[in-house]
Amino acid sequence: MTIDVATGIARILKQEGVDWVSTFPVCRVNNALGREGVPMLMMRDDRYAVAVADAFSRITAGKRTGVCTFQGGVNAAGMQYAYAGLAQAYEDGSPVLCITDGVPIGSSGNSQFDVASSMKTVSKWFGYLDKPERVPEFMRRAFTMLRSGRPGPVILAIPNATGTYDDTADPYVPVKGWKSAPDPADVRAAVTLLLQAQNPLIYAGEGVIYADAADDLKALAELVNAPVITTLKAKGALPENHPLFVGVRGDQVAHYLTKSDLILAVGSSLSPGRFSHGIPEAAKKTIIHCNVDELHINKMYPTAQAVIGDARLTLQALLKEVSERTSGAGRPAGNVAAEVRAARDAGLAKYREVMASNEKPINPYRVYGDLMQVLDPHNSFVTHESGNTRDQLSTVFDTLMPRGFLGWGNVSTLGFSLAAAIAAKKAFPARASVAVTGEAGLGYMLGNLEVLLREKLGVTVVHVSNGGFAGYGPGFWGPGHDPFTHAVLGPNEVDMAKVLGALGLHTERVSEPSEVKPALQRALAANESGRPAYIECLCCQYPVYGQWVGRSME
Ligand SMILES: Cc1ncc(C[n+]2csc(CCOP(=O)(O)OP(=O)(O)O)c2C)c(N)n1
Ligand SMILES: [Mg+2]
Repeated sequence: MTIDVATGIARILKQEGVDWVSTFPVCRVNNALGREGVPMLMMRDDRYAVAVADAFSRITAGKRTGVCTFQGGVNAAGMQYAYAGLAQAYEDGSPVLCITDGVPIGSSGNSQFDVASSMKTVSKWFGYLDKPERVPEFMRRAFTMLRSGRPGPVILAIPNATGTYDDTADPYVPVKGWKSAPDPADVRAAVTLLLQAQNPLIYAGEGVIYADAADDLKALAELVNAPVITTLKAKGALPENHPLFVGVRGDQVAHYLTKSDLILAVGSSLSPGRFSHGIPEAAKKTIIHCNVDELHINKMYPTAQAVIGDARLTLQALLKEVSERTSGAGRPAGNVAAEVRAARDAGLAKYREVMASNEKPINPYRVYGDLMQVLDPHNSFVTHESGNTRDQLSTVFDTLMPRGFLGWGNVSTLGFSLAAAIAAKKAFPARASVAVTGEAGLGYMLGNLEVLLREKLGVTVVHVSNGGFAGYGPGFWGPGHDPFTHAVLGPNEVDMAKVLGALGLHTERVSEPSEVKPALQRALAANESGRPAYIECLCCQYPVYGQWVGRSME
């Protein structure tokens, strides 16, 4: 049957199990999506259209593909604005599918902004559909890349959405996605090193979550009795009440990174410098680097042993090899778990104290502590913003399942938390979904709060309202690292709860520490009937959190 390109794409998306698409108009594929009954989540700007789809892919660990559309072509205003979202998705390795209008054939070179070269810098593949008949081929290739290997965004540019082709000539068959298993010789060599080590440490990255390998990580950690740290993006890969879990950041993590003689990195790029740990004195340690992509091997540190493959298949192979070599006994337990517990308790003591603080203005840790009390860790989603909420929550927030918490940010683009909380609600409607933000993140998300109301998305935004960019002002790193650019209108000048209440959200402004918990409970109750909520907690500026361990320059 002869169909047009846009209709072909819409039907293939349905075949691939895509049941909604985020967008900001215009994109010529949108009308076909509408006609074919694919619901569109219309965000209020193009960056959020990308970010919601990106977050959906992350939260479902790529099991469901987030798809978005935005304006492109000769008038690439939407694409230029979407670039921020694309760059973030690319930096964080998120398998999101982006569809945009392509520059029409015959119109190239008439604008200053070079679409193709710009899009190529932020995608695993930028496909320009130069012939209608190639729709099945391009979609097949896109889903192959989205579901195989190192995750990353795919962008398809459609120059002629009304062009037609015969969809029976090359009928579309959904793409499975493929994994690779590691070389058994590498597995054997890695296990030899692992069993020789005195103080091995497992460094788990987000690849563990994408590979659905949380159980395998736990099993290996238990068999070899090794402490585990996770990266920010992998937070929750090991239940954080597990006796071998050290932390994401903080003094105890620094202690174990320093003390270890062997690091078994799984599913992490080991790319310190932004929001992850470096490895101190790396040249004196043995680094086993398990990754799906050879790109990261020998990247910043000498890799003693690489194991290339899917994280789950790799962990299972390591597990089997260790088990066989030790007749199932693994490494002796020794005092490892007790030491981890003591180090964690010591590292967290100062934060736990302020999590119970009654001081006014409210200490932000009190908000996080109360949040942990009101949420069911097995049925909720929490995410942070850039700034102190990221640093503080990733230091203390106990996460008991993968994606119970979304840590994000090789670069951390302000405003992403709202997109993440929306995506979590779409992925798991029964789970409570909470974004914790400061004023900078809130500023970015304001226009998009309307989406929550229009779509009846029961999401709660918790605002740690401290009247400024707390990490930037006086009192932090001596006089503050940006003392001239940290103050904004705060709660004394603007009643944000009133502003957003007028918009239609359930809002509360909380100044009493004892009121935090009941206010959060009321917000979550409002969410249950699809009403979004905003809770403004009047907090002190308290830029205190666990540091990343710096990269050693030796
Ligand atoms: C798009 C973007 N621009 C700039 C930054 C740098 N940045 C990170 S946090 C921050 C301010 C955070 O202030 P606030 O939201 O009030 O949080 P607080 O530190 O007070 O908790 C800025 C400007 C960023 N992360 N993203
Ligand atoms: Mg602030």
